[in-house]
Amino acid sequence: MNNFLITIIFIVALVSGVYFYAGYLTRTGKAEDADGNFIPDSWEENFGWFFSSKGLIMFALGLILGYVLGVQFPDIF
Ligand SMILES: [Ca+2]
Repeated sequence: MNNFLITIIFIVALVSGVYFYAGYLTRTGKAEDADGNFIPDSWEENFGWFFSSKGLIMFALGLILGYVLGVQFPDIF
């Protein structure tokens, strides 16, 4: 079960890193962003859903992380 917690934290870090990296690339002009939504246009063609459902994805990951933490460490809350 502890491996699952580590996996979730890893996924959260990875997903956050991708969002952060997209912002970094577009803000620094390293990737083309004609529509100015801080998502590289080349990514939007294939991974637009990943960014349009950002709120939902982060919410779901937060729920899972909170749940797993609560199960793993019932005394910390
Ligand atoms: Ca864009």
